[in-house]
Amino acid sequence: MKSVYFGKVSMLLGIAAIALVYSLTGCGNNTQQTQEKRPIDTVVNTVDISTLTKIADTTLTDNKVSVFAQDSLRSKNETIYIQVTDLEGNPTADAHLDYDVIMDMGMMSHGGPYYPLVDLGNGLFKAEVVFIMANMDDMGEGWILHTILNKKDSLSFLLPVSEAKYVRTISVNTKDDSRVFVSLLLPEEVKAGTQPIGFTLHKMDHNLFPALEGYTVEIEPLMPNMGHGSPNNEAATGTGNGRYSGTINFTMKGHWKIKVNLLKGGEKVSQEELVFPVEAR
Ligand SMILES: [Cu+2]
Repeated sequence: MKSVYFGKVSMLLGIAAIALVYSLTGCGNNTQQTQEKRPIDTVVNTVDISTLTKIADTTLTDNKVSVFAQDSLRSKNETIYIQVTDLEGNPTADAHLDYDVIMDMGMMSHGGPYYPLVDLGNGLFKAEVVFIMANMDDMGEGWILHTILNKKDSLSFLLPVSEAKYVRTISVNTKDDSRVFVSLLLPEEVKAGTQPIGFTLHKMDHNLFPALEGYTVEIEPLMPNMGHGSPNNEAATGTGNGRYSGTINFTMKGHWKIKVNLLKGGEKVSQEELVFPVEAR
C-alpha cells in the first residue's frame, strides 16, 4: 500500500473522512440512481441471523452489539451485519448506528471503500465493505470496524480478514482516475450457464475511496485449458453508486478466467490486464 496515513491518528480522522466520502459520491441520499437495472448484490432486505457466522461482539451497560458475516471475511467486497440488542438479547428497535473501517498495519493505517449502513429494522444493520487486502501476520491489528452507537458509544471490532482463494478485488491504473479498485461480485464457484455479473469500482484518493461512475466493464470469459471463450456476454454498465451489472455466459462446467477491461467513452482506459478466475459447476 503506497498512499497511507500514519499511526492511530488516522483512526480518529476516520469519521470525518467518511462523511466526506458520502458527500463526494452522494452515496447516502441519491435515490435517482435506483434505476432500471437492479444491482445484483443489494437485493437482500431481510436476513436470517441464524444462518450467519458471528465474528465479534461486545457488551455495554444497556446493549449488546454483535457483528456477523455470511461465512468468513476475505479480501474482497463483503457484507457485514451488525445487530444491536438489549442485555437479554431482544432486538433494540430504535438503535442508531454509524460505522467506518480502517486497516491498522502497525506503522501505518489506511481505509478502504465501503457503503452507507442499511437499516434492516429491529436493531439489524447491513454494511458493505471492500477489504482491499488481507490482514497480515505481525503487522498491526489488521482491519477494524468502528461503530458509534446512538451517537455516543464508540465501539471497535477486530475483523479477521484472510486472503480470498480466488482474487475478487484487484487494483488497476487508469487514465483519468489513477488507481482503481475493481471488485468482482461472483463467488468462487458459480453454476454453468448465462447469469448476471456484478462489479464495484472505487478509486483511491488519498484515504478516501469514492465510488466511480461512467465506466463500462468489458468482460471476456475464457476456458484456458480448452482455448475457447463464449458468446452472448454483455459488458457491465453502471447502475449507480459505483455498481456495475452485466451478463456472463459460462457455456460449460470447468475452470474459467474472466478477462476484464475498463472502458470510458468506448476507449480502453485500464492500463494492466485484470483476470478473475471462477469455477463453473
Ligand atoms: Cu493494508
